[in-house]
Amino acid sequence: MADKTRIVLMGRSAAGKTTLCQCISHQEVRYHKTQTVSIVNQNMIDTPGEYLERRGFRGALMVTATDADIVVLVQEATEDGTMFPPAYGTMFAKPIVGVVTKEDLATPEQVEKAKKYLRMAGAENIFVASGVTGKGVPELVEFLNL
Ligand SMILES: Nc1nc2c(ncn2[C@@H]2O[C@H](COP(=O)(O)OP(=O)(O)O)[C@@H](O)[C@H]2O)c(=O)[nH]1
Ligand SMILES: [Mg+2]
Repeated sequence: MADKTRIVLMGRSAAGKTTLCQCISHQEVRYHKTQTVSIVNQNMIDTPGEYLERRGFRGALMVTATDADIVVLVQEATEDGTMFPPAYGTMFAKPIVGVVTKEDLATPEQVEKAKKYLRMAGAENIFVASGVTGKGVPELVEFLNL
């Protein structure tokens, strides 16, 4: 366990962070709103969307990220716009991976737009996934060495 990569997931509320964590860890997917930081499967730090959405909480994400090896920015394909400011991820000074979620609900154009937002936010590697169908998740797990 100790040599597993530890990731921290960041993204707006309902972006699909918790569903993705549960899909990765094969936990039962059931809806609950994440109110606080939670550790899933000992190596995934799931954060509440409020930490990104509310200005006063952004320092909390910074502190949370210190425990992680890799920052995972989660962008839902169906969102019109993004919560990530340009170069947002670079302030963590860690490798940044982008994940486009809700691939199953999106058009190819929406997926491309979400990828663009993640690239602008500083993601070096981008994966397209669905936490519901599981598409793209094995590739992500392999890349992250989870
Ligand atoms: N169709 C679909 N729905 C998803 C996906 N990921 C999350 N959802 C749904 O989106 C809502 C918010 O997901 P959740 O994981 O709680 O988002 P979080 O706030 O980022 O943790 C829930 O109703 C999920 O079932 C996905 O890949 N595909
Ligand atoms: Mg959540």
